[in-house]
Amino acid sequence: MRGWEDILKSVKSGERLSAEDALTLWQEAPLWYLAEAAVEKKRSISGDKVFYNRNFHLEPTNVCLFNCKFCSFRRPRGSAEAWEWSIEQLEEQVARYRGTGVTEVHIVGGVHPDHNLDYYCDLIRRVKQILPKVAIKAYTAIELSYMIRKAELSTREGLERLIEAGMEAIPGGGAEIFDSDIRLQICPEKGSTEEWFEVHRTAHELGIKTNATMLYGHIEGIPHRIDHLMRLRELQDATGGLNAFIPLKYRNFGNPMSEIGEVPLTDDLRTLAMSRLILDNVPHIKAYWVMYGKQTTEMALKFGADDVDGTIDDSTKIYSMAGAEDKRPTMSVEEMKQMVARAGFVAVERDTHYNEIGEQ
Ligand code: V47
Repeated sequence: MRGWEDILKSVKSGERLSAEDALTLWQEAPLWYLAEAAVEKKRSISGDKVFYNRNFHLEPTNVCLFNCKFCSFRRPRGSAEAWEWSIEQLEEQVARYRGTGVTEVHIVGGVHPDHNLDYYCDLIRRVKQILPKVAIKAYTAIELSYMIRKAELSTREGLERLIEAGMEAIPGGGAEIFDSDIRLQICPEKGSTEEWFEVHRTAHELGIKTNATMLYGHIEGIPHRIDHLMRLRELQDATGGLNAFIPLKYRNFGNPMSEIGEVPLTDDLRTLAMSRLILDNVPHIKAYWVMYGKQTTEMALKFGADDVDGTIDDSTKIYSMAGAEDKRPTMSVEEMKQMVARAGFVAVERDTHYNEIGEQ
């Protein structure tokens, strides 16, 4: 077995990490050495740049068929805290962004028992009618798999309908942890790992770029995280369709797994750096500021992340309900630029497809 110094040297010279070496590096290498290697890798891909976009989220409902144990967002139907916005209410929410310069709408919500593929396609069309220039990044693989199965279509046929309606990209949610034993314990009812991959692989075949997430810091071990990352690396080798990887730290407020607590900051930073090093074929590593909070996000930029997501404008509830510091998450473009500059990089506005947008 090689020592971490040897492994780090070979990673820095461009060698791909095996699962075994990744475990040694993850467990034994000093954090600062990992940071240095991860930033070196980040710089070889995106130089001095750190990307952000102007976006908002639409969360049509928090009613969900599945009862995932880590989720603080879901409410049973009929609960005082459940919401099911009508299409008209959602249109109103979207109309507020006319003339604001947003370039992306991220649509995600619970898997509502009454919603079907027509509803989801209609929602996309209505958003496009109001904001014709914004890109729609919509629905997790779990929502997609459910709506497409309900419509009795193949994954390809279902995705084709959504693409025709205006879907341009797919977010990374629903991946959680791919290991089936862990998945069974934290989200036994949820769509499977195979479904997640089927949706993403098919989307890539259809020319749609997607993101991938990993929910870490609960009952999984480091080997499960490495297995998760290796599966994504394999998918990317086959299709090249992943735009960004987003490690999501388990936040423990208000859900059935609360007693687990949260992992320390050093674990977040190590996970970011190791993700950058293992996923040598994925262009972007996103430090989702809403989940980490602004301070950790600034640090994350020194551990290989090159994207911080977007302005958000207080439009997502998933993380404020799970205990994130920012109860009304929003970040101005000026704040983005300052945060990125403090970390020693240059903030660059991007669109959903990572085309750079010049100063406006
Ligand atoms: O899949 C739910 C996670 C995800 C908790 O693709 C939790 O650009 C931590 O995927 N603690 C949805 N995480 C959000 C998501 C996402 C977010 C931002 C950008 C993108 C992108 C995707 O949120 C779920 C789940 O893994 N989640 N509850 C919790 N208590």
